[in-house]
Amino acid sequence: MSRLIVVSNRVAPITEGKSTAGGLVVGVLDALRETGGIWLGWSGDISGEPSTAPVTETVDNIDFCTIPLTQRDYDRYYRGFSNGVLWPTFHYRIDLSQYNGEDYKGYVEVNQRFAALLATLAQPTDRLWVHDYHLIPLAQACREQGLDNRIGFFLHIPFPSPSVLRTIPRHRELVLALCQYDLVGFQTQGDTQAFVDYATRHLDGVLEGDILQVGERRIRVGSYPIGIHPDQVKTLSKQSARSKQLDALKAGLQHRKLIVSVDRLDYSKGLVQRFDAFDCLLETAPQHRGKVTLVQIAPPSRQDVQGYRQIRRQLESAAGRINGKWTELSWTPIRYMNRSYERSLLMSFFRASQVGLVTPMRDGMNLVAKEYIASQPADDPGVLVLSEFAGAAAEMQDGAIMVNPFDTKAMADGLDLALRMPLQQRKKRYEHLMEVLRANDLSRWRDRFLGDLES
Ligand code: GDG
Repeated sequence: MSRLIVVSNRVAPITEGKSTAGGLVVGVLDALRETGGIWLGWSGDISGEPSTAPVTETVDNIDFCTIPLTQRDYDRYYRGFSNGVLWPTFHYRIDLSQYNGEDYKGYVEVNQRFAALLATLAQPTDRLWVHDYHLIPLAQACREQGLDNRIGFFLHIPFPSPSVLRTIPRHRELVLALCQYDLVGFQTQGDTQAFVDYATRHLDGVLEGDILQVGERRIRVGSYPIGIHPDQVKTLSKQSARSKQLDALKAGLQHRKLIVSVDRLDYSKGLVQRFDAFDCLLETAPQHRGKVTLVQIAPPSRQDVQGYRQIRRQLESAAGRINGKWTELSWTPIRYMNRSYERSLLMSFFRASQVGLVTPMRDGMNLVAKEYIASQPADDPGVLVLSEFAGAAAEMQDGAIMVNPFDTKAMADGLDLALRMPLQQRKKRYEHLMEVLRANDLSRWRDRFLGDLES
């Protein structure tokens, strides 16, 4: 099998620690460990001068190649266009999108720099696997460098409907750039359909089976829902069973029921709406007052982008307001932790809880939903309450309690149902979901994508 080169904005921290908080990192590192190869991306450092000489560190069978970015790159490519336009728009928050032509220019330039680097690293037979919205123009830039390799692209976040995508002034260029890949993969059928809709409506594209023809280009498109390794997650969830932190959490609960949520602090994750739903539960179902605690773990993320500072303030204010209203001398309803925890500890929190509350307003997949189920004890599993706007809903809707995060009362009712669910029903739902997770695990995601890229 030919060598694999993975390219993503950030490369995994070489030693795994509590900063490994991104879904992409968790997925890709596992995949690359099994095949070996090169992982190329930004080091996370800011340098004075643009650099095309990567620093390479080899760990086991992976070469981690990284370059720094300049402050100007960071402002335009990363903070400006990727996280100030693409992220909000692809998550349907066009109200937060802040387009600026200079940022777009910077975005394309950084992609060109990565392509120049790839031209020095790649052998003609290497397969390139490019990840996520930061790198949409990379294949085009590689073709301009004369690279003829197979190049696949996987989008970890949702692909918006054409009318939303068209709010980005350079939408046509972006989609034409995607057409320079050989394979473009999405998380769900819905995302794939949105891409095909754009191509057929605005670029005269024609779809035959899974091949999309746009002008001279013939590209393969499809959905490749990312999974987890359920058995590894289960093992992890038991590892911290005797940790001091878990003991401290349980001691604080004093046998109350536990609802757990874990998300990067991002406006797409529906955190404020979730707090409001918990407030509504306490309001409308008084039997839960004093009997249940919501633990929200939300590691900070992208704090230099304006929308993120705002969501942090809103969340702090919602937590303060709701706790102020309900807290008793021996009970604090919401425990909001604006920090990250070690992975096995997180999984042990999932295992110790009765409900996993995963309610993004939009999400490509949401790995937390899958990790929550995999962490549960088979003889007394907790219940997943899941937003219908998470990519994970497509696979998990029959076992989770599905809710619309725009409907506060419906979320509160979903929570109530979950908290009251009898053991037999919980087991049935859990067993079904575990089958789903095993049938479409992380290895299958990788094998299907790379198999289709190869063929
Ligand atoms: C993107 C897409 C898609 C969270 N807090 C801590 C921590 N985490 C871990 C979780 C999970 C991962 O980070 C988050 O993954 P998600 O899928 O929920 O979300 P994004 O970061 O937005 O990821 C998403 C994903 O890519 C994969 O394709 O599913 O839709 O947006 O694994 O457990 N890990 C540790 N400490 C924390 O405090 N160690």
